[in-house]
Amino acid sequence: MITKNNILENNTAKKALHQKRFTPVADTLTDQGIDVESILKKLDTFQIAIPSWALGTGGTRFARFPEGGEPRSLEEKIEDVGLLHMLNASSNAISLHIPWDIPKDAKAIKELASSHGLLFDAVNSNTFQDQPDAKVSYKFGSLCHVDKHVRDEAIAHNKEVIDHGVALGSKALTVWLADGSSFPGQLNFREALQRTQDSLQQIYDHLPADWKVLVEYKPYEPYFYSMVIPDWGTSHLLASSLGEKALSLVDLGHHLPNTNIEQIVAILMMQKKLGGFHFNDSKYGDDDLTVASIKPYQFFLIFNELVDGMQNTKNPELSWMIDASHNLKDPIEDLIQAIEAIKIAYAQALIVDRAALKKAQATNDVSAAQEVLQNAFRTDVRALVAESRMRMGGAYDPLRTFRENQIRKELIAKRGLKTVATGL
Ligand SMILES: [Mn+2]
Repeated sequence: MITKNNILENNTAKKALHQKRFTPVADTLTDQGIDVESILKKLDTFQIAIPSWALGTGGTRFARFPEGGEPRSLEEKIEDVGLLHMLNASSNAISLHIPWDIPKDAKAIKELASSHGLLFDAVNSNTFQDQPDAKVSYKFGSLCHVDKHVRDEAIAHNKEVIDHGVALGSKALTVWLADGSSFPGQLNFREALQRTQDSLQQIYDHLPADWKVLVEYKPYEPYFYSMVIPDWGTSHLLASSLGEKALSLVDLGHHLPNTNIEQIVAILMMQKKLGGFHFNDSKYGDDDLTVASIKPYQFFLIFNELVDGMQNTKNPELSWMIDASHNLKDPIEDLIQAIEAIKIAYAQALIVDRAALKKAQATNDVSAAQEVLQNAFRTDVRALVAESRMRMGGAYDPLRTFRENQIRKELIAKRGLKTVATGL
């Protein structure tokens, strides 16, 4: 298997080529009055968590076509994230889904993760499917359910997830509810939200002092008429009523087409209530496609608001996580592309001339405002991202390194062709 030394040797071989690409962009930015070193420093420390369910090939309602060599256990998922982090130096955390990935020996799992330089990000609860040994069914909802027994079961599950997270050193619980209705009249909207709020309060009261709960929203699916937490407004309302440790989580795919997500980001940060991000991209709905593969400009505009918010609001530090799954690509290749896309958008948002943008806004100079944003968006910052990655010990070109070293082939040889990772 590939080692850190292989990566460093390869980087040395690519040094001249890299300099040829890096110098012109660094010079151009310096000429524009941008401190390139400070941008690189921000890129160096930017880390994005990998969810434990993203290491297997995703599927659709119709079929799943596993890639082979998929991780068969939590230990192997950690190895995959470790490999990814070795390649890109930007994914130093794993986000666990319970019960798909219950650590049997938390101490051993924590040690294994730490040997790969990995931490545990937010833990995710699951009340969207019934487990084989379930005493109750979530068919008609969980925290919103009309039957108190079902709600109590869902609350107990979330508390258990927090306890698993505590044992691993995690600091947040992410709650996404598949609660809703598919037909008019099925659910009393007001009462369903009230029950959800009361249930969430009990979960909130179980949080350790230094923990957060991130409340995710989604307008439709799995139900098609209503969802109990359909939008950022409802998520914000719940997070506000729960208390300081509760924040909203934006999943890019959880919006209706053409929603102005960048504006949602700005408003939530203004309210100090944006807790985290789930990265993906979509054309039609919650397509879970690779970040920025469909709408890179919108993704840049979102990052522009994130950077502005991080610089000018008191919003707490954000949890960044990829939430995508693919049925066509090698999952590791897909994650490499996703991390790269995120860092590119972040770098572009960092080079936005904020003083010029402010001036354009203050004088209603619409054309100038557009120039400022598009100048940043049209700057090729890939060499900047590569420079930062290599400084942090990552590979010059992670995707190429993954392919040239035939890592998938090695994983198949080790784990088998027909392995299937736990998850959906
Ligand atoms: Mn999500």
